[in-house]
Amino acid sequence: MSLDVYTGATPNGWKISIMIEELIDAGVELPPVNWHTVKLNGQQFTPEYMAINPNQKLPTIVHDGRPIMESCAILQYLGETFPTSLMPLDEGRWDVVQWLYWQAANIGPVFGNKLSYTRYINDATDEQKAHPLARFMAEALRLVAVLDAQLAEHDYICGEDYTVADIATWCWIRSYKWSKVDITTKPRVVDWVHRVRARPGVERGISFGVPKDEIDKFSKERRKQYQQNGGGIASNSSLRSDL
Ligand SMILES: N[C@@H](CCC(=O)N[C@@H](CS)C(=O)NCC(=O)O)C(=O)O
Repeated sequence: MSLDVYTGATPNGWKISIMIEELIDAGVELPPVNWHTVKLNGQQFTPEYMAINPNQKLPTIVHDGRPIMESCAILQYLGETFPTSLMPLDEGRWDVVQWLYWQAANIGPVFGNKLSYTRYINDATDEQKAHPLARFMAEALRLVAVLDAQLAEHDYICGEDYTVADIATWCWIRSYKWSKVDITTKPRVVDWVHRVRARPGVERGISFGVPKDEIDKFSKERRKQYQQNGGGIASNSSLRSDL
C-alpha cells in the first residue's frame, strides 16, 4: 500500500495537502504518504512526470500504482476511497460533485486567469491586458456572488457539512488579495474564508512548501519568487504543443 503525492505551494497543490490532513483528522488510516515537491521550473514537462500527469501540471497522486491527475478528481478519488463526511457516498454526493465541478470549471480558471493578468503576464502591454482583465474581474465577482448566495442558507457550500467542495473553492478564494478580487463586499464569503481557515487540517495543509510565519502573508522575497515563476508559466512561449 502506498500513496505518493506530487504537489507544490500553489492553490491547486494545497487542495491535496489539505485533503490528506483532513482525512488524518477524520481518523482515516492512510497508507504512508510520500510527498514530492514538483518544481514548476520544468519538472512538469519531464517524461517521468508526464507519465503520471499527461497535462503537465501539479498536483498528481499515485495510489497503489494508480496515477490520478486533476486536483478535483484527486479530491473525489481520495474522498471515495477513504469515506468520511468530506465526500458523501449516498445521494448527497451529487450536491458535492456539482460544486466540485463548478470549482474546476469556473473558480480555478477564472481566478487563475485574473491572477495571471494582474500579477504575472509580462509579455503583453497594459492596453492588451485591459480587456481580459475586465472580463475575468467581472466573472470572478459574479462567481463570488454565486458563492455568497450558496452560503446564505448554511455554513458550507453543500450544507452544514464541510466537504471537498469547500477545500477546492477555498484554496482559490483565500488568495483574493493576491488575485485582486474584492470579496469584502460579501461578509458571508469572508466569514466562510475564516471558518475554513480555522480548521487544524487546513492550517497544516496550507503550510506545505511555505514557512510557518508566511502562511497568511507572503514575504517580499516569496512574492517576488511567485511573480518570477508565474511570469514564466503565464507567458505565451511556455505554451508548447510539441509533446
Ligand atoms: N485543472 C488543473 C490545473 C492545475 C494547474 O494549473 N496547476 C498549476 C499550478 S496551480 C501548474 O502546475 N502550472 C504549471 C504550468 O502551467 O506549467 C487542476 O485542477 O489540477
